[in-house]
Amino acid sequence: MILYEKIEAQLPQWRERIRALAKEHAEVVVDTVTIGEIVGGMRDIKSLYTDISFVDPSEGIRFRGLTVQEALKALPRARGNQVPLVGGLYYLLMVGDIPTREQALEVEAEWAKRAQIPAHVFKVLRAMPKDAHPITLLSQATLALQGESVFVKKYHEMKKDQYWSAALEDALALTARLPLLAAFIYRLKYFNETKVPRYNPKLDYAANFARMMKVDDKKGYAELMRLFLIIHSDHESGNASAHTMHLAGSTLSDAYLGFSACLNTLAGPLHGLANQESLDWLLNVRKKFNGLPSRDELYKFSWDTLNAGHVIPGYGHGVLRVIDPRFVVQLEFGQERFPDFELLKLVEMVLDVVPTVLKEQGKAKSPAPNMDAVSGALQYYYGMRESEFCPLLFGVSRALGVTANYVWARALGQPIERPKSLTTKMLEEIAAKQPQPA
Ligand code: CMX
Repeated sequence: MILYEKIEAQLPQWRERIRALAKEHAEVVVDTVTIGEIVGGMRDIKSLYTDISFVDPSEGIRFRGLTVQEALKALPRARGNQVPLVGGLYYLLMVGDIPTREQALEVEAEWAKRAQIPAHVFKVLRAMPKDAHPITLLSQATLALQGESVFVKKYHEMKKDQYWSAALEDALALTARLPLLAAFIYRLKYFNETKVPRYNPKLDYAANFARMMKVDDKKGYAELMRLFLIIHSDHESGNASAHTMHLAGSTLSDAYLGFSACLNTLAGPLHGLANQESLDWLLNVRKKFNGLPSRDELYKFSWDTLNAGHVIPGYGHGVLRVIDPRFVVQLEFGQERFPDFELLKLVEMVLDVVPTVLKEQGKAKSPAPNMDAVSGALQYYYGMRESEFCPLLFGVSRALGVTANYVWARALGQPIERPKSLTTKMLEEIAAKQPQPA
């Protein structure tokens, strides 16, 4: 299988690099840790490594060294499409090189082989309360799939250096099933339907998803989903959802358990729920002003949000200090295809007003938009109008990045994580020993 062969060929070299770091350079100091970083949510503490992606605060994400724009340009696409194949992105994340179109299609074919869901998973979903959040349902369905884990079945037969191959099988099977699960949840929750079309091996991953969802694919929803799935896939290892899967995997918990934990972390309003909150915020503006507001009205609405003690969703970032390139490519996607769409016009107005408001407030380190400030509006255009489904879509995409990291973490034998905690008194004592500023 293509990913297996390509990863296996690289392993001796990678393992040697990690061995040398662990044995020959173990005492080298990378950075110091401040009390501000410890009490500030471990922000910026350099304590993880991954080669799959890297976020530069002044530039944004690089997937295996490629910026979002470079990746979108370089990755292969199916005939007639403008946006690349998701299978090519998965190859890039897993292998580290840009695939040919044939290699990307081989990954797509591996997904098609594995895209079936055992009947009990649908039963579990049908038994869940009607008002359960879509991301809760996806997390639940992922847990219900855990009995399928090849890693669990083979655990006692494998040596440590073989873990990654079982992890890869689970990663492929899990990611293959997510479009089916997501579309089933959509149909069940919003249309009371209990069936989902079968995965069609002649179509790519995103086209399958578009066909399974009940939205207007004639307008090009599959193209939007290719873009959405690619750009949300990975954002280095320290973000909350990726780190959660990494942590779970470090205990040798399998990919299903780890991804469910990842989704549960993504579900918070400061993280993956922000695309839901952002779409709701835009819809509230539109409702309140019966269409597009004036600039002054939007300015006041934004201040009212802040004065009520809320954040403005889709703005600010834990690491980025510039406009998120994932925002830019989504905005351009909309501007090229439906420039007159009212919600998109509102997104543009918000881009003009909210950074000014946040700068005036003076709290957010970055007043610029992140990807969540526009993604819901694009979904809305194609008929995916249920804002609470947006975080689930983020989850389907994030699976690509976190499973690639999970496979490589096992391949490199990354150990169980165990950072050290101190007591408040200990921190106070450390602070008291430092010279006080004049
Ligand atoms: N609206 C209002 N206030 C904001 C803000 C925003 N969009 N972004 C940051 N701030 C505030 C913070 O709440 C914080 O206030 P306090 O000092 O009162 O606690 C202050 O500015 C400093 O925050 P920061 O260091 O700039 O940002 P953090 O690293 O603490 O948090 C983030 C980053 C994303 C959680 C924050 O910017 C935010 O809440 N944004 C809105 C929600 C959002 O869009 N989240 C999605 C981010 C993308 C993702 O990870 O999925």
